[in-house]
Amino acid sequence: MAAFPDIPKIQYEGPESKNPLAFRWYNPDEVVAGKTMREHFRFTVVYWHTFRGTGSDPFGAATLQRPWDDGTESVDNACNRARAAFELFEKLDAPFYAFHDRDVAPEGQTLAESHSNLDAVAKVLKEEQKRSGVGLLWGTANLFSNPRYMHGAATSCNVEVYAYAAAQVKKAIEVTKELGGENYVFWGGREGYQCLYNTDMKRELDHLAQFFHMAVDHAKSIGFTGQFLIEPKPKEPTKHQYDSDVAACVNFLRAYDLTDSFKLNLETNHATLAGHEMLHELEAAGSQGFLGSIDANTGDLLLGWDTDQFATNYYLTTQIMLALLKYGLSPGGVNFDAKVRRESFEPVDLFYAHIGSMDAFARGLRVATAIREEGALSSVVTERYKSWDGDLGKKIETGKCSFAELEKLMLEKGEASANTSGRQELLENIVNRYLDKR
Ligand code: XUL
Ligand code: CO
Repeated sequence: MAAFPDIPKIQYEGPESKNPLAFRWYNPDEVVAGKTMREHFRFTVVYWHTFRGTGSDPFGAATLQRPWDDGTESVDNACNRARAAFELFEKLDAPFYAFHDRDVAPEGQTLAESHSNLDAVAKVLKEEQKRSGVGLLWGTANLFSNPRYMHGAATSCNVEVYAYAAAQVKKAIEVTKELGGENYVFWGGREGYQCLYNTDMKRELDHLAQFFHMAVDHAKSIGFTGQFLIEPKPKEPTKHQYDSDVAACVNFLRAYDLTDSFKLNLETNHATLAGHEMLHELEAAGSQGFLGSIDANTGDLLLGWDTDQFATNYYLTTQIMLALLKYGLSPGGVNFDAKVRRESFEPVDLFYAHIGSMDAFARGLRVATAIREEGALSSVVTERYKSWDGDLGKKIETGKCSFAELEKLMLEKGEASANTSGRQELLENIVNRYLDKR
């Protein structure tokens, strides 16, 4: 039985369309900046919010109507849910999905039972992938929901909890490989601290690094070639998460000799919780060669917590696409780690949410492409750093200069040459001009 019987396959109808179940900007086969839109975005639907979200919050119970789900934690229900999920992926024309182990299959009484539940559901996922052509962008393990992880998983003070987490990740990597997953993500669910009085920070970070090294070794031993990704987030659920932002993650990877095996999965709402714009995090990762994938969502600055909303703001999506066009994304993708509001409780709201955000990203791609093709920003940046293109700049940039030489030069000159305007306001106006255009 169809889970979404009244919803057709979503088609591109163009910007003038008023059909709420059609794309206005996302035209999967249209070539923009040398690639089809499908290839640019590699849009991904997340299993946890879209198929396991209930709408409950700290103040109230579940609100979301999900008629295909019988509400039990049975393997049969998990398999039916998987079929409903693939119906949505296909109707949205989303080429990928992503999951945590415990989203797709129920946790058993023992680890062995959890493993076999996951294998049973993975069989259905594999069949559905084959039937539909939808692929797995990434898998991950949920190392935060079960109470055993109250002190963390790979940073737990309890060595057997650490071992349990390792066993869970081992299995999740194996299932991700079995399903052809192109990446594997580590979001440090409870890898952080609430209180430094009871925490050995150095020991926890050393343990986390060992955990990642063992994951890399295991992936090699089974021939999993997907990209490992760390997902930075500064707080929530812990007061301080170790993977707090791009700078912290890159420092960690360099300190523990993990740079060959890991890149980063950046999420807008995590960037803003860290006090950064998403564009900052994209630049910080991209410029250092660590941009792997993105979790596409947005927060609400007035609420200030991880609200995981669907991004619909063209200004944000334009900025993201400027960075993605500059640095590239594959084998990552644009993953909707976003949930409908608990007041948007009907199944059709899942479609409105994804369609709107896919369109917002497609509009952002079109605007960012025009900005880049006409060099509207890059020409200003090139001009701004022109003084560095001469002999002096080259000498410094290639490490062939000393303080003494620079002092000699400036003693001779007496004063540096005059500065030029940064033109920030003009550039903001120019970006708006591109946003006006179609
Ligand atoms: C949590 C978050 C996770 C990761 C996957 O804030 O973003 O859903 O994306 O574990
Ligand atoms: Co995320």
